[in-house]
Amino acid sequence: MGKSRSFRALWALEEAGIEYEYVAVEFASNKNNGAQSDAYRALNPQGKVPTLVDEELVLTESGAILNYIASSSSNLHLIPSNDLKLRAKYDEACYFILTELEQGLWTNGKHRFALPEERRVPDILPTADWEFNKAIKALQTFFDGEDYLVGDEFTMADVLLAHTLNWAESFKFTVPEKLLTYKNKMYYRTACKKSLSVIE
Ligand SMILES: N[C@@H](CCC(=O)N[C@@H](CS)C(=O)NCC(=O)O)C(=O)O
Repeated sequence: MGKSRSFRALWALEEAGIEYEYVAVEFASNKNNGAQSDAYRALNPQGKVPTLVDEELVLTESGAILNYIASSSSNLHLIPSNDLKLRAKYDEACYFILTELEQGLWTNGKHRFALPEERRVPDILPTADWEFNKAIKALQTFFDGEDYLVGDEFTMADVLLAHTLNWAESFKFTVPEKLLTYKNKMYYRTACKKSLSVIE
């Protein structure tokens, strides 16, 4: 599950300095450790990852998980909390990544390997590519790859963006050089390297 959206949660936990137990699950399997097992689907009805369990709280959706981790952290910079306008820009950036930027990638992944074979439509792949390029162009109108995505500090929006750009690179999508440099800088952070070592 290393390259999956679970990595966002792991990286966020490391940035937040919160202790955690990482439980790997196997995609599309209904074995004991399977994402489609009854036990796992009781937590995450679609049998997807990530899922965060904190005592009685069960959270799915990587964006919500990141915000919860950031708000639980003693590192107060991970999510803008006392500047309403900065928080609005943070939300805008996160929603953009989750609903626009990653969609072309996910469409590509679903129609190449993630969906059941009979549901895949290979003809959609060039459109997924086109949609990703359109979203990358839009991203460049408000972020040029310098420093951080929102405000002057590293936030969870950087976790989302860097992970999504890494995903794009591994799927061989075209990512502008400056954004790749930004992504590499984010992946060089101690917390990111620690989370990579958890899944390797
Ligand atoms: N919107 C969800 C998407 C979760 C998702 O689709 N996860 C993928 C892995 S990155 C998954 O579990 N796929 C397995 C499947 O679709 O059966 C989130 O951001 O957490």
